Amino acid sequence: MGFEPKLIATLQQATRIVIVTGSGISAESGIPTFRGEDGLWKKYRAEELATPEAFYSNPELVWEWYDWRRQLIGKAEPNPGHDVIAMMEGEYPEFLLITQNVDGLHRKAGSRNVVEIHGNIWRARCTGGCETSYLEENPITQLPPKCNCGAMLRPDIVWFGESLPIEGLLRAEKAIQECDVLIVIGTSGYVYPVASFPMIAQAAGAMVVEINIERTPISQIADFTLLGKAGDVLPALWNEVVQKG
Ligand code: BJW
Repeated sequence: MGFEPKLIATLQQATRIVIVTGSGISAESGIPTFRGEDGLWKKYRAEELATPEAFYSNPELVWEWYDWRRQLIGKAEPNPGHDVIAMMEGEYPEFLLITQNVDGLHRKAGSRNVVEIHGNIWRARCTGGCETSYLEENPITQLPPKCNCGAMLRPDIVWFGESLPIEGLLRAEKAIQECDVLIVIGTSGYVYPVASFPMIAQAAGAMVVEINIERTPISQIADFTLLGKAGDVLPALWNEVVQKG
C-alpha cells in the first residue's frame, strides 16, 4: 500500500493528533455497523429503539435490543485497527481518541485517552432521581433492570435528541480546535455533532485524513481519503510512518 509522502511526513512531524472513530472500526471485530448492508438498523428502525421516547414507551423492547448487542459485543475482540490506535497514543505528546462507539473495544485494546462521546453499552444509569450508574458486564437478568432505589435503569447511551456528555464534548471540541492532524475512521459522517468535527478541525488549520471502505460526505473536504478496511489501512500506514521516521 503506497501513501502520499506529504501524508507520511505530516504524521511524522505532528505532535497533536486526534482520532475520531465510528462503528466501521469495529466491523472487523464482528460488530455490525449502523447503516451498512447488515447494519443494526436494517432490522430495527432507529426511531423505534434509539430515542428517549422509544425507551419510555417500550423499555422492555429497547433493553432486549441492548441485551442482544451486549452479548454480541461481549464475544468480540479488538482488531488490528484498534491495536494501532492504542499504539499511536504512546507516540504523540498530545493524543485524543474520540469514539462514537459504545462497545468499549478501544479500551480493551489499551487506549487510555478516550472520550466515549455516545456513551458505553456496559453502563446503565438510574432514570429516577438518585443518579446512580452501574458498570455491569454480566447478562441482564431482569428486563428492564432496576436501580437499588427501585426506579428503572436505562442504558448510559446518547440517543437522538439527547445532549452529549458535556465534559467529554468540551474535551473533544478543544482537541479538535488545536490538533495538527485529525484522522476520521469508519464513520458515515451523518450524525451530529461529530459529523461537524472534520470541518472544524480543517478550518482551524489541521490536516484531515479519512479511512473508510467507501466515500462519505467527509471525503468532500478530507485532505486524504484512504479507501480500505481500517484493519488493513491503519497498520500499513503506521508501518510506513514508523519505518521512515
Ligand atoms: C468501515 C469498515 C471497515 C464499514 N473499515 N470503515 C445538526 C444538523 C442536523 C441534525 C442534528 C444536528 N445536530 C444534532 C442533530 C440531531 C441528531 C443528528 O445528528 N441527526 C442526524 C441523523 C441528522 N443528533 C443528535 O440528536 C445528537 N444530540 C445532539 O446533538 O444534541 C443536541 C441537539 C439535539 C437535537 C437537535 C439539535 C441539537 C445525539 C446523537 C446520538 C447518536 N446516537 C447513536 C445511537 C446510539 C445508540 C446505540 O449505539 O445504541 O450513535 S446514532 C448511531 O450513529 C450511533 C453511532 O455512534 C452514530 C454514528 O454512526 P457510525 O458509527 O458512523 O455508523 P454508520 O453505520 O453510519 O457508518 C459506518 C461507516 O463505517 C460507513 O461509512 C462504512 O462505510 C464504514 N465501514 N466497515 C473502515 N472495515
